[in-house]
Amino acid sequence: MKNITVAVAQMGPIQKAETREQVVKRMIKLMDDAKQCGADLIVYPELTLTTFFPRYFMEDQAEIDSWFESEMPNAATIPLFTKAKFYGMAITFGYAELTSDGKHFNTSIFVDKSGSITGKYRKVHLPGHSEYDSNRDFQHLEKRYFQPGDLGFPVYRTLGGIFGMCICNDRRWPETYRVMGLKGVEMITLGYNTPSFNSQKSAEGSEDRLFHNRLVQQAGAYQNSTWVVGVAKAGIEDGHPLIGGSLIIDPGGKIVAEAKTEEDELIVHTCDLDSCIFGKTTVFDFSRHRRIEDYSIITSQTGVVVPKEKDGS
Ligand code: ING
Repeated sequence: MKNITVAVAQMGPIQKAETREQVVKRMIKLMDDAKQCGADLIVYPELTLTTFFPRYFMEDQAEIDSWFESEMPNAATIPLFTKAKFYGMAITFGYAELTSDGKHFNTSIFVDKSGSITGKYRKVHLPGHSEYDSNRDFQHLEKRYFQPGDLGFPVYRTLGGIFGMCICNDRRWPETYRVMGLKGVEMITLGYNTPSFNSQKSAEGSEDRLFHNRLVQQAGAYQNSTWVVGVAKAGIEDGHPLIGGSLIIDPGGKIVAEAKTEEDELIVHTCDLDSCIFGKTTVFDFSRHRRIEDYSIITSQTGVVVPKEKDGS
């Protein structure tokens, strides 16, 4: 048994006017509750420190950069790092990262129980668009404000296991899980900010989005025999609804814990990392079953190429 008690710290809405300091106070309240539950690790959402600012069209770079962190930890987040270290609790959370050489990433870090940053991930799959789109009910400008991650999908040894991270839209792409699965990942933690409705006037509503949220994470967990922990920033941010549905999924693809609200909510579950072993040594024993000679198109071709029409047809 390699038991890790995981606390999912779903965050309710963060309004545009809310300060990082106010958000960190909410995060620490959840951490206090997690400590009461004996948590070894607490998982916070994507872009945890601010509202989901890619919904706003901005042109002034100083305004854009005001949503980013150029240091981590920094004045606003040091109380979080300090409390976690005092509790001997590992933490992971997402934020907008501005690097010293001026690059902008949608980033998540993993901080181990000693308080050192043991893992960093920069979001690879950026959804949305880069220019103002008047055909949308609201904007989703991640391609405008972030560049694709440059770290790949790393995994790292911590808490006695093999952990990895991804962020939000990454969870919709099977390649995300498989790359980490090929590195032996036992727990993937991810945060998300998912609008409850489709901005492109499709009929897709919050129930569809919650269905897809479960579907992709359950598939990723099962097909790579890994735990998956998905954590929402939820609720209505300045009139813009985001889904909740934070959850913990076991290596067999079963949901073992799920949030019920769209507010700050803690769900806790003790996960045995050794429950990954069965799937990794039978159905998904990759070395025995995969046929990579038939998969090359997955990395050599980006988009769809359909077969030619038959001559004369
Ligand atoms: N948000 C959304 C997500 O992937 C989205 C964007 C929603 C894409 C629904 C496709 C369908 O959950 C972020 N931040 O990636």
